[in-house]
Amino acid sequence: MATKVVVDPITRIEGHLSIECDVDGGKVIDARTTGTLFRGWELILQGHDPRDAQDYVQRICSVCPVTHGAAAAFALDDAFGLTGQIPENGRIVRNLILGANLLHSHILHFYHLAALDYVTAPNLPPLVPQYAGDYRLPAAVNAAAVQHYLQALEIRKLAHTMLAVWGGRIPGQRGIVPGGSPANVDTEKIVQSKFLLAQVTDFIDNVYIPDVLAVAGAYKDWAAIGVGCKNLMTYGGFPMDNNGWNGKRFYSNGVYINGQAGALDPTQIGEDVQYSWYKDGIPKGPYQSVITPEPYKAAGYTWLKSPRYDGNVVEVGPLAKLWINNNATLKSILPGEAAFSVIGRHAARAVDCSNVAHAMADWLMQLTPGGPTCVPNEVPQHAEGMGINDAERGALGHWIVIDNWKIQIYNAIVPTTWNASPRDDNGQPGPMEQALVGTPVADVNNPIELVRVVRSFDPCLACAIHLITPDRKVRKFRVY
Ligand code: NFE
Repeated sequence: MATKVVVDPITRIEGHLSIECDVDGGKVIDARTTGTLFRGWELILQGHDPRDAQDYVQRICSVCPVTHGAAAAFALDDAFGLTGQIPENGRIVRNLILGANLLHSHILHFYHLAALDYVTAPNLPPLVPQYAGDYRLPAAVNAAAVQHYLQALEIRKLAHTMLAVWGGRIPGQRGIVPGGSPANVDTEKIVQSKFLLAQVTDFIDNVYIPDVLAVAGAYKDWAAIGVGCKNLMTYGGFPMDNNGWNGKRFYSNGVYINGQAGALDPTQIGEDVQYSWYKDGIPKGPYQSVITPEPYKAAGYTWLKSPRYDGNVVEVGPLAKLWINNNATLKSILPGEAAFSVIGRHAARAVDCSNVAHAMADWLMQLTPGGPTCVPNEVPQHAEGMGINDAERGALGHWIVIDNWKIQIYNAIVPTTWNASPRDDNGQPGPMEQALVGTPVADVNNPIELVRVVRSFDPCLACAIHLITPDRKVRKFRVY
């Protein structure tokens, strides 16, 4: 008979994800993911001035406020008819701000949210508590990795300092607005950024990548665990021209379904709610979806909706982005289909981090000191807009409907909503639920294997569900 294993919460920070797995014969045979907080930001935004959006949505999450702000600004660019008008400096400054947060976020994930599932640490805060496990790194490599955990805190600070050079502050940066960026471009900022970026890049190439390769070498079997649905989607990232979501990007957008690469068609995106704590019968399309919470719905088991692409379950994230962009480094580290795995997700994130760091050095040199960064704009009486771009954890889209100069409908479909989604209207489990099935569990009382699979996705439930009401009971727990 199967044993039910519940890990709640399974995320180290980033909101509260709970999983429930049926384990039989030492393996997971079924899994369910539950987002335990209600998301309400879209309802709060209704009736607001549309220009509030890029500020408000940054409060969705303090790990990726920048990408939410950017998705809102891209949606407002679209709604305000500004596509094609963003000055080059504005486009580049936006990319630098997005890039700086990506560097911070990937380093955060590997060292501070995931590494202690592979690296055994001294019995000292903040390194404990830790799961008992098959920690396999050679002693010297393990000891160095513990040092790198601490060094990574400093490096993240440098990445955020670089972000603040252009965005004024973080979290809640002010450097990405509809029409471009309000930041002035001058040589002092460029030089300061180059100095900071060089230190961050050195850490990525000489510490982060080697540490990920050491983990990949010691945990080879994990390149065949947590495989998942093998359908992927990316919105791409970092606009290289002025043509909106379908223009040239540093990473192209696209899909990979049933082994076939294809072009992205955003009209194929829809959301199901049969197993979510929302009233049934809402329209599936992102421009129409307005939720009504139904916390006691019998079929429901999560606050996350179930986004699907043309009815397909798709995984999003750095693995999807690099795979669809045919990244040679990822494919050389993990040949064949080994990238569809726990190790594949960590490796893709590290390669992504290095790619973006090196590209940022070029982008800094493409700025024109003193040049324009923003175009003036006005709120239209009626309009719709879509802003899609990969956030650190994958495909992030914001959709806005403006009526009488105010927000009528707002909808954010975020990476973790895709990855940690529940079953859809056709009963298909979400990507993380599928990745958990087949995972070996040596000890149901110490399910470190489940933790490794889930954390490889870098789930962020703050992004996926956003809000808790103060009168709701909050449980006290200890995460390790
Ligand atoms: Ni809260 Fe986020 C990212 C977004 S993940 S971290 O990256 O969007 O769902």
